[in-house]
Amino acid sequence: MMKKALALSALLLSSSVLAQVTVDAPYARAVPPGQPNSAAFMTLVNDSDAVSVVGGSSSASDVVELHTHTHENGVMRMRRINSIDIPANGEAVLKPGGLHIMLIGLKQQLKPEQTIDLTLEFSDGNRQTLTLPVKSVMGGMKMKHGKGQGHQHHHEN
Ligand SMILES: [Cu+2]
Repeated sequence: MMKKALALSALLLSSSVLAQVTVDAPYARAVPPGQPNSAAFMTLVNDSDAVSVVGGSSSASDVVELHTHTHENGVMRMRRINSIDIPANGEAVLKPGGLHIMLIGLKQQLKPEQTIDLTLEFSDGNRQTLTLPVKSVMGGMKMKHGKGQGHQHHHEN
């Protein structure tokens, strides 16, 4: 009787420590030839206790780093960070101009319609390997419209 109860609680415990992170709408930014770096964006949704992304790897680049943007004297700079925290039952939004996963030393040009792999490492030891579509992202902060609209690409999925 006692043993059964113990076995059951061990089972419940082991399932509750599994990271419950769902990755929503991940993508990597398309870059022109010769561009050495790119970035990946996504929303990380956490259905459980707080957890962090602490690292990553991809076959598309030599190095994967976690980055954020900070404003320094009106200039926006990227900064490497050690972890991206996902609050308990919350989410972390990675988007252009904010948190992102930097792909450094691209091994190939990233073109729209391609996919790349990205493995995320979490603070609880879990890993998740994702397949990311490559998408054109309108240049960073500037969302300019107007003259010269002749060169636009749309990649709706
Ligand atoms: Cu960066």
